[in-house]
Amino acid sequence: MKKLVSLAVMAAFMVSPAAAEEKVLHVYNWSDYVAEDTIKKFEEKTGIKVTYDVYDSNEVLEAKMLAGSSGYDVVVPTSDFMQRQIAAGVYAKLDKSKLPNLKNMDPDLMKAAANYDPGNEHGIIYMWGTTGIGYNVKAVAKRLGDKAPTDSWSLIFDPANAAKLKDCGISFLDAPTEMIPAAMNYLGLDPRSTKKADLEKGAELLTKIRPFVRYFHSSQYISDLANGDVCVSVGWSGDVFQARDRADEAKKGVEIGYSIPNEGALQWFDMLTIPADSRHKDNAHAFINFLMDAHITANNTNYVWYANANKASMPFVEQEIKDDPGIFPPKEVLAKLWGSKVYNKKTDRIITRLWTKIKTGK
Ligand code: N2P
Repeated sequence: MKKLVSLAVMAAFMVSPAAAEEKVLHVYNWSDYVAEDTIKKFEEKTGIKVTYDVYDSNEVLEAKMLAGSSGYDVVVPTSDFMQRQIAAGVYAKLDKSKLPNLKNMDPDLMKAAANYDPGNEHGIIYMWGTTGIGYNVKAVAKRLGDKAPTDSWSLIFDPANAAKLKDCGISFLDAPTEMIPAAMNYLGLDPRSTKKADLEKGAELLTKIRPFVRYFHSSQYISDLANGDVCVSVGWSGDVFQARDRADEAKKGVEIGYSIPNEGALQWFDMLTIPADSRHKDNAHAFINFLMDAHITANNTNYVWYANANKASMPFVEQEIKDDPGIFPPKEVLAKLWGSKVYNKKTDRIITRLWTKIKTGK
């Protein structure tokens, strides 16, 4: 009898940590960023119940992460934000032995992401994209003619053009670390400059355009572009393509285009990470590994129109998406893109202050 009891005790101790973990997972991801069936497929495969919340701003995610005890097990910061959050101790190191699908990832893109996280120790690329211009082809042509500069930031950063587009609606992303550098770049300044004077010049231009901007928001523009409620949005590549897709389906004659302006644009990487205080790290690894499955990745890209960094998924990505220069830009366009700058506290404060001024128009 004694022996039996001790065997039972031993068995209890031998339960692996994975089995000991509650079968739940809390995910916090960008809105409009996953295929409709992905979460269901993961739940069915693993028996892990997923709570899936969304945001549309790195600043919102960062505030939650720095406050701690978010309750989330997987979150998706953009690489520049991730870097400074890693420095603040926000993320756990990944256990790569639990991520066999890492072999599917494109080594060159992972190397680019390693600039923000040496050795890719804390994050795996989920999707990547550019910050460019979404526009309503007909509404813009009506106001600026057939030669409207839709391939240039002058479409909205030249006040004369912006004024003519005011009535059909311009929207800006509520993303200061993307909008101010885009304005700096248009002015011929280094978009990655952290000089106060340069940031102020970018802000000055945006303030000049401010009277012609209907709103600052980072997800509303998808449906507004699709419905013809705004005609030009500074937006994220895949989101604009989703708007185009919705417009096509609605068959109301709204035609949406996306351009990576020829002056250049921001290229960003969104990273799958595990908060250090996650209580379901095994489940989190299982989820990240699942997302790196070639078919799952391809299915997500085919749905959200964002480029992924998963080489093995490419044969399953729709040809139309693979061939679209706005999603997978050709070499000469890639060469014109800049990478997100990691801002220190001081620069961050300057940007936040400038942004408040821009938005209030003062
Ligand atoms: C998805 C937006 C993700 C891009 N809606 C922002 N990095």
